[in-house]
Amino acid sequence: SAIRAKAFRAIILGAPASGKGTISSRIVRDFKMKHLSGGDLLRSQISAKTDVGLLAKTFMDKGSLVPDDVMSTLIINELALIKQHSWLLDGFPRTLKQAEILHQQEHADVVISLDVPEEEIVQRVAGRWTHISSGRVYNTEFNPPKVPGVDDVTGEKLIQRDDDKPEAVRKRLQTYEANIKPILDYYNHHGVLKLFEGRFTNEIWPKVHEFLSEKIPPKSN
Ligand code: G5P
Ligand code: MG
Repeated sequence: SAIRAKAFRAIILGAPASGKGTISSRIVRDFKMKHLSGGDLLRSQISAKTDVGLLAKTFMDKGSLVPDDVMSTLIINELALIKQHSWLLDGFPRTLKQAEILHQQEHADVVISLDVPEEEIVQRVAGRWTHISSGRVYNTEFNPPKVPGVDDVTGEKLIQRDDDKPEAVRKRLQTYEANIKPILDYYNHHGVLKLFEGRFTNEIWPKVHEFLSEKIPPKSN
């Protein structure tokens, strides 16, 4: 069968707020994979006030990409720590250069690309609340926390991201549109690209689940 025992490498790509984080959390709930989000990694560097974090913040707050060399080093180092596991890389690569750097180290088995209409995205961001240390996301309409402004698991405060302000969101969408085509062409050429279209996560998720079930065994519990 197509089910494999070796470590499995998946990438999930999509515009800002297309649901990468939400779908990733469902994937790691149902499949034995480690989730690595480039954005979450940067936000934890910012919280810890590392040099990389301080540098990254100046780009992120404007809705611009963190430079390829900084970002790639960060991701490659993190992936080295989970080498023996199956993993799911969320929001990396964001440029063709990053895709090429990654390819020197690791070959993706599948690249899941989320295609969600832009007007839906703009609406979502306004209602997003984030728990910074875990990366858990909520939405005041779609999946509200049990207590407004408070993380369900830790009871800690939720925040609205600085780059979720309308101007930064517009910039993030433009940056995505300007960079995504060559990345998708690259993975399509390697025969690993799979597109998922839909307006809502609940519409896309069953298709992603079915697709992955044919590639890796679901968790038994
Ligand atoms: P991030 O952190 O990767 P983005 O902009 O790519 O940021 P983001 O915003 O994290 O992506 P997402 O993970 O795709 O979005 O989406 P999500 O958080 O799951 O869902 C968004 C919201 O919609 C949530 O509130 C969720 O609850 C809600 N939602 C989900 N599904 C539905 C639905 O069906 N209906 C409704 N109504 N709501 C729903 O990157 C941030 C910055 O870091 C830097 C860049 O500066 C970037 O801008 N960065 C990089 N820089 C260079 N290279 C890289 N590789 C970089 N990676 C990050
Ligand atoms: Mg995310």
